[in-house]
Amino acid sequence: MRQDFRQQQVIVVGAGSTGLALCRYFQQRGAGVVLSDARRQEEISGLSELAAAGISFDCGQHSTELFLQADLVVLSPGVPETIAAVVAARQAGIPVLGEIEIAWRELTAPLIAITGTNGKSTTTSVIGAIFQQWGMRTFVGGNLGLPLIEATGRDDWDWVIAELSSFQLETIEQFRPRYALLLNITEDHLDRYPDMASYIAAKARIFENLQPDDVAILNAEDPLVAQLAPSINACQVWFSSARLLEQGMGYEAGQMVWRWQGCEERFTAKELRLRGLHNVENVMAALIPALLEGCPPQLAWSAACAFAGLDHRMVAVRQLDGVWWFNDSKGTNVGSVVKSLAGLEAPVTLIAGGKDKGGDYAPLAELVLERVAHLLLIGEASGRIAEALGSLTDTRFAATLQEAVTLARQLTPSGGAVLLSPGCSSFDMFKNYGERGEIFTQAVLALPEKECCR
Ligand code: UMA
Ligand code: ADP
Repeated sequence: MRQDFRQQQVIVVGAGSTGLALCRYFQQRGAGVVLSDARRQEEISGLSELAAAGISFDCGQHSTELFLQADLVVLSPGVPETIAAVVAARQAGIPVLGEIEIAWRELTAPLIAITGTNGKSTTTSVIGAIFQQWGMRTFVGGNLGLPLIEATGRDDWDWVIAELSSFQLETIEQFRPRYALLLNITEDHLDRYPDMASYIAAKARIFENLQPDDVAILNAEDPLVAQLAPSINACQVWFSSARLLEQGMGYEAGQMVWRWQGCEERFTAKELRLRGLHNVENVMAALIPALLEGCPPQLAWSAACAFAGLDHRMVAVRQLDGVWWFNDSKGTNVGSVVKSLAGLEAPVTLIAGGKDKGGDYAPLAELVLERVAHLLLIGEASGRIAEALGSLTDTRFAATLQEAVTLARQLTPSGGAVLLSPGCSSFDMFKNYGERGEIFTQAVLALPEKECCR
């Protein structure tokens, strides 16, 4: 039901896609809105429309004085709860929530929430494709791109499918999805969290308000996920890419095997357009809500099979002089680079680096030793990556991504592969991972057909 914020003063923190959507949301529901951003007003685009709608700005700072006059403070995911104005507002008893909580309070359709360190966007998109193919009016968004608050623009959704990051889960309160998927947990975002335990605790909040008639979908092969299970107060449905399960979604000899209440369905993984065991895991998890909701298994499967994958995730850009070039710009943590490298044969030229997130690069050591002939490093994290992996293979530094592409062209022999899978976020050199992937793709497509200077 549409919420009423008349007479309320709301501070929206962060002027990215979430903050701008939140401003429109609160303004349409009668609130007085202030948009607060650490950047200066002239650095932010899209504000003139908001100004015309009567929204005011607190830019270049987060002014504690203003926050203390608010009835509600709503944070964008990229804004940590630890900034001084937010801490002061909380101490003064002013509610501090996130966009996900605000959206959830208004949405009436059942919600499927997906989190995990890796595979969220792929899984979310496959679930969306299945439900859409099944004829459901389905919203697909969240961390994936379209902020969840945008789902409140319509009230006739049959299903809402939301990818959630740990950042977004930090600021929920009553948020209660019907299905909560946790795909995996490996190191990430240690520039935001003091330690791994805090990152895991944020992810685990997806289960916080579940009731026994809700469903938690869990990866049986992930020890950190399994450790959370005893505290989850919901029906637990497991998936495993390593073995058959008595109940749930198992895997045997290239087939996903769904066993539930005495029935069995088998799906042959090689029919998928998505490649790699990690994508098998994503599809297994994605099928479960649809199967439990009574979607005909073959319909769900054909939608999953037709899904061609998302941009910037192991996209084969081009084959040139016998070398395949892959864009995996969304490989923004070590766990995802491991999966991408594992899918390629030696010799690989790996382009990595970017904004360091404080994690450990050592889990890559074995694969680097085995498959990476040349490691080309870019961005702020170059030094730390070189320290961890530089002694294992030929390691070089490039000032720009374009320079790394030129170097890769010179170094990679026919039969090899060049992989951009940075293991880091992009914000030191690019607007986001999408821009990084586009620049890589353009540079690769611009390489001349015949190598003349080898
Ligand atoms: N800002 C402040 N004060 C601060 C920090 C940031 O004012 O202390 C301001 C910045 O100046 C900027 C704004 O906050 O103007 C940016 O807010 P934001 O980072 O929340 O960006 P949005 O555009 O709203 O995008 C967010 C998600 N971004 C992050 O979580 C960092 C997007 O996920 C998401 O798609 C979008 O909401 C819609 O839900 C991106 C992401 O990188 C893809 N996510 C991380 C990941 O996938 O690893 C979690
Ligand atoms: P996310 O939204 O969680 O970042 P994506 O679906 O966008 O996940 O995939 C990003 C990268 O993570 C992919 O390029 C791939 O390398 C890796 N990846 C995808 N699924 C998995 C998985 N289930 N387990 C581990 N790594 C994965």
